[in-house]
Amino acid sequence: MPEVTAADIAWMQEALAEADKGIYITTPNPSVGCVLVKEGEVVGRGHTQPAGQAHAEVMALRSAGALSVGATAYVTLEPCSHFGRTPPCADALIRAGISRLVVAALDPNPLVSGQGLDRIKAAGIEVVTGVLADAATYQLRGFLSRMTRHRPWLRLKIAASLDGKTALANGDSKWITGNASRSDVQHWRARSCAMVTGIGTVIADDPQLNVRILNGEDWHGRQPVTVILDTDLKISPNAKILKNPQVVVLTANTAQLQTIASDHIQVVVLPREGHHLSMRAVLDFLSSQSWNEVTVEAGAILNAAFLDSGMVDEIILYQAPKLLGTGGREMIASKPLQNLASATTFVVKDCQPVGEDMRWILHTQPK
Ligand code: AOF
Ligand code: ZN
Repeated sequence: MPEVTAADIAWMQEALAEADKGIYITTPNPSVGCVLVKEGEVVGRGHTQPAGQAHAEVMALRSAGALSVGATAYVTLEPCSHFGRTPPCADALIRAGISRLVVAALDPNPLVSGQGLDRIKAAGIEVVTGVLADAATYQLRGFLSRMTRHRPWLRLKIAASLDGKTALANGDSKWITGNASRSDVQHWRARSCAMVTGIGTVIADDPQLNVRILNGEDWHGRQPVTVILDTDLKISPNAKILKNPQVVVLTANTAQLQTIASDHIQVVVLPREGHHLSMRAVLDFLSSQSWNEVTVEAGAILNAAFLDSGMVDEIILYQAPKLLGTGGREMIASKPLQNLASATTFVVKDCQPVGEDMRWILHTQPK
């Protein structure tokens, strides 16, 4: 067994930090990081570019030039072995003369899936895998979900008060959480392939659900696709959300599709189940797109419907230290329970202050 050293772990940490730089731009490709190290020094680094452009390894090899000969390559995902939109990274690493490859996670893409490593081993290069695999798997959770579960990683974002309310009884909700939380939300939107909401939220709040300011700067990059669940097609043609660059309206009403038709608005008709859209059909639609991470910012009913569907992987809850009082809007309209044993329980992945609020990252139990 090839040995893993403390230095390997530290360099892989650097590769993960490199991958972090691409999380807003690479989708549907995973954001991968690569660091090339020779005699204890970084000689090249890179991260995945937007789809169709260079992968992480190619960026790192370009920055290293001739110094890549004899270097160790630290890569957060198994190098690809296929001709996709770009040629195989495995071949580029071999040609560049690296002497050792350290990988965090394997690539489950059937076009790669072990073949990248096989190619590199066949060239006589030492290969070590599984270094910081858990961290890489978490960082790549959207892409890995799409590849292995054939559905996106689904996140609910909720902003609520200490007593779990998202608005006063009279509907006032601007603003419960502080500035710091609201700018933190932009980060989750920016890394999402799509943002989902319901017609109730569109009518109540007229939100945009787009990315405006990221890390303190105006954002001019990729916007997530906006998805609106609007069973009866009640949306006003003047709703701000319809101005987003790519909008999908999911509806069961076929009568008035033309009222919002436009080049950037796609209307998809799905079956109805009672008063709402069939959640199965909604989930199938979300899974049919090449989306890695999808974030839901909606009201209590839709939040509960997504949770009941069993597809929610993560809840990001911003909680303000305020009481909004009885009668306020609930954050999740889940069904009443008969006993505590049947309560839905989450795993606390992280909990930290964001400005004056608290941000919880909760994961659903593995199913
Ligand atoms: C790597 N390094 O940085 C990334 C990889 O269509 P292409 O050519 O861009 O290939 C996309 C596939 O390559 C993607 O589905 C995934 O399997 C892998 N991504 N591989 O060696 C990278 N982003
Ligand atoms: Zn590649």
